[in-house]
Amino acid sequence: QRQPFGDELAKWQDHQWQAGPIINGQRLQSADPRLIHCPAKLEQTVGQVFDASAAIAHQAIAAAHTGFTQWHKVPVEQRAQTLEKLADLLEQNSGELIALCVREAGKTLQDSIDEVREAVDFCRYYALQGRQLCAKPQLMPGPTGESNLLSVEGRGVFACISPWNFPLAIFLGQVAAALVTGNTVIAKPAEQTSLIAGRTVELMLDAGVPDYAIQLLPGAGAVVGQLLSDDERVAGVCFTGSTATAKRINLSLAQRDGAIVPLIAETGGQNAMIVDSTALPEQIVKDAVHSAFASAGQRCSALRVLYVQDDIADRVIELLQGAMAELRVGYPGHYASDLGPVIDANAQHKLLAHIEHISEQGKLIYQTPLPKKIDGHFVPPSLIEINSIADLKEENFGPILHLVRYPAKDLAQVIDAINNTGFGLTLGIHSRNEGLAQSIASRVRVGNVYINRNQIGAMVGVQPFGGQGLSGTGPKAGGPHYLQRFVTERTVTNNLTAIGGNANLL
Ligand code: UN1
Repeated sequence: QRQPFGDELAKWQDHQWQAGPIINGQRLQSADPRLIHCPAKLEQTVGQVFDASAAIAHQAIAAAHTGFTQWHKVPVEQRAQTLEKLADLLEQNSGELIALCVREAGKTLQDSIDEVREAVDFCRYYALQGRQLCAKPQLMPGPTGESNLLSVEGRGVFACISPWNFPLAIFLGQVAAALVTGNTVIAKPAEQTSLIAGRTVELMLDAGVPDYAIQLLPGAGAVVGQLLSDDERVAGVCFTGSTATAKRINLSLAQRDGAIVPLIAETGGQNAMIVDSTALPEQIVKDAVHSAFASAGQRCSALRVLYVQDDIADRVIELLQGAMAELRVGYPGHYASDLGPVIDANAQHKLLAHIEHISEQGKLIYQTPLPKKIDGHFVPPSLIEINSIADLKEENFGPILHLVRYPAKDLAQVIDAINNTGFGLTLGIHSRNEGLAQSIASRVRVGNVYINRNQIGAMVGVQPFGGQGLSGTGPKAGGPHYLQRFVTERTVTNNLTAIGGNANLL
């Protein structure tokens, strides 16, 4: 099933892409492009990016603001059909998009294939949900002689600020949600994955998204983000990234004079898996290894702390080491690689520093060896025993699994410690005691609970995804309520009897 991508990928192996701001359909360039290097092969360039300046960001806001007066009038059916056309174009161009995910983001082939699939699913699912949400909702009949209509409309300009770890799926998920609900969009992708974003916006324009409805601002991180949060013409912000950045955006929005502006934020996690001694060790290990190390641990859903009941802990550790020894770290474009690199030098250094620091406090149990002669931002998958989730001061966004032993009598403290992190994204539970599993599930305050399986890879429309507390605002992405905060409602009551005194004449 995977093989057909072989030839298609080879075609894009040396291709050099180019991206820059897209304002009203115009592709802008500047004097000094930024070169993008593959995080798994540092000598290899993937293309070049013209970063947006503050002046260009102002142009984007003006274009999106004017564009709203037009997009606002386009019926939801047409907006939804445009997304469905885009889904078709993504599928037709999947070879190129997969190659871009591999080469620019360092994602494995399987992750890259899944990424395109998820982007397609977001387009189709939000098209469906958009039609339902924006349809004319039924109201109760009012007094005779009055008409009452409720309309569900876009808010205006939405800023969509997205991360590098799902450079296509989350980038497009946000944008698709904002567009189908009738907003115009300013997209600010992560600077590490500007090429994927640029190519995706080109496909959007090809699919028939009008050039006034989508503006792209690659690069220029914090400056542009701040500018978008401060500008009175931006009517809403959709953000996926760190908790600290979400708080900064929230603060800027709160200080606006003109309106109370919604923020939809999906942020970090300190995700645990709780394993009791009735669980099957082999299954625990398979699911823990996948949850912690797939995508090199660069998912906000990824497992960070494995709580194992003490009487099976030695056995689980032994099996974990065996499974980690089998993990193949390597070039993400090879079918055999389980893990690729982390995104950049900064991420690599932070993770290596964390491994060193936390191993002094706890105990480094095992590290999967990295292949020799590998020139990229690789971090060895690492298993480290610690005393409590409270030992971790922040989210460690990489292939690091912490393990804590607990005696059965301390389960309540384990649950308290997890809740006390303030994060609330994913929780894994492994137990063959269904009653206990359900009881744990109800006591840990998280957005997504997974029982007896891995805890990543939420599917659009199947497992709505998103957290609470420090992990985000909701509503859940890929769920039936996600679109609600992108819209505003208007009730129009019209006293028909006031005109000529006889409604029947109208
Ligand atoms: C993220 O990593 O930013 O369930 C969120 C999952 C993905 C997580 C996406 N939907 O693994």
